[in-house]
Amino acid sequence: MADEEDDIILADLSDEELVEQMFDDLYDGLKEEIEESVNILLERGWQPYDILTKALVGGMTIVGNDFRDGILFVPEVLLAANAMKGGMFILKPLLISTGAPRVGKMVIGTVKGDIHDIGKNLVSMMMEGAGFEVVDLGINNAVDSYLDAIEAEQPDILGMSALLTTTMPYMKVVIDTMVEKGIRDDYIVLVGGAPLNEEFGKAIGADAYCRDAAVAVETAKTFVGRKHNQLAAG
Ligand code: B1M
Repeated sequence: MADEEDDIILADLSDEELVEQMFDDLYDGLKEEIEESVNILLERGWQPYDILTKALVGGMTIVGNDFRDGILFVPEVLLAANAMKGGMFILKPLLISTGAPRVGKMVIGTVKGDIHDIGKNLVSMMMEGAGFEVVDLGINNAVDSYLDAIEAEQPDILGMSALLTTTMPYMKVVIDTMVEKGIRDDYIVLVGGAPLNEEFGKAIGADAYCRDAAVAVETAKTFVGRKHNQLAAG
């Protein structure tokens, strides 16, 4: 796909062709091309929210699916996410000013004692790509760090990541503390990391274990949709 890139003048493409081209450019991690295309669509009068959902999120969905299916790997996904962030950076202030609806909000961090952050960063980027607002607490988070953040940010979702068998039990410490404080059911708790599995997620009282970033996005959408439906039903 990248070979043909030199011949294409983005501004000459129709809207439909340009969006298709953006899917390809996201897939190939071409940040400058994505930024140019976003600006072209804005100049043509597209709403920021439509550019986000139809072009950027649409393109990242293809990337996420191929990542889940083992067709794309971490370096390519990081490049795609970086290109996506380039487009998001242009749209972010416009989206805030036009009051476009967000899909939901997540606070996420790697647990205490653990400094692995590549997977967490990928999850954050894919969640942002899917329209979620993400507050990233970084690595080595103790209970208080999570609790302070959820109190201050009031997210829909608390996400925790652990890559070590020695640090994954700390997720239960966080969830148990939430139970003690009577706030466990106020949040959707999603957990992930290579040594975890579904049984572990259930055993510690999380709402779901997410195998990878694409599953995290799908799971988050499902749970947030369910929560909003429950609220609407009163
Ligand atoms: Co470390 N390390 N490491 N390491 N390291 C592992 C995890 C290990 C399996 C390697 C091995 O021995 N085979 C092993 C753990 C063994 C165990 O616990 N059973 C290990 C060890 C032992 C260690 C040290 C103890 C080594 C030492 O110092 N003796 C040390 C511990 C440091 C600490 O944390 N206290 C250590 C250090 C490091 C580095 C700093 C060198 C580096 C981390 C760099 C960084 O993250 N910035 C590192 C790395 C890179 C790895 C491996 C090689 C790769 C991890 C990774 O980034 N994978 C890893 C071996 C492996 O996993 N095969 C290993 C790519 C990433 C995209 O996948 O993180 O699984 P992953 O994330 C996925 C999913 O799991 C999921 O989505 C992501 C994207 O699809 N996911 C979530 C993750 N978090 C989620 C949260 C969610 C949802 C989904 O919330 C909603």
